[in-house]
Amino acid sequence: MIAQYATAGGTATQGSDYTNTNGTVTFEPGVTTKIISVPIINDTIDEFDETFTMNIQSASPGIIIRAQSTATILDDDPPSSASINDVNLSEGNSGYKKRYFLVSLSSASGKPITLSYATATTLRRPVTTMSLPAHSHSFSGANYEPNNHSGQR
Ligand SMILES: [Ca+2]
Ligand SMILES: [Ca+2]
Ligand SMILES: [Ca+2]
Repeated sequence: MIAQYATAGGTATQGSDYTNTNGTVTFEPGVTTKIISVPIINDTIDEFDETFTMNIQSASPGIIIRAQSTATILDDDPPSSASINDVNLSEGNSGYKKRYFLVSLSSASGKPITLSYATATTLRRPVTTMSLPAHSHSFSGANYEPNNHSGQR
């Protein structure tokens, strides 16, 4: 008996998660099992577990009782870690200007990663008595707006 088989897509991506595979298997008389191999492509990217299918397309002679197998590729990579670098921000003489922080991941991720952020006041050196400046700034979402600088743009 000869059976034809082929992989088909699921949530996994052909070419980056697994290799499309098709062919035929021949059962010699008296044989009841055969193995089909599919190359799974290794990576170091944190991903969701993903699936593809292996399908028996025809059997000759004979009938097919169960034609489809779902394969799940179980991800084994740790989540990416995020970090932000220290920066020195130059100050102008009036108004304000946007300055930028670089946020980075330890490795690219297959999952969307969301970080929330906020400014906080830190002192450069320990000081025994000090009042915080009245013109401290805050982030609101992605828009950087000074709190008390209206009319100075
Ligand atoms: Ca993968
Ligand atoms: Ca891996
Ligand atoms: Ca992975």
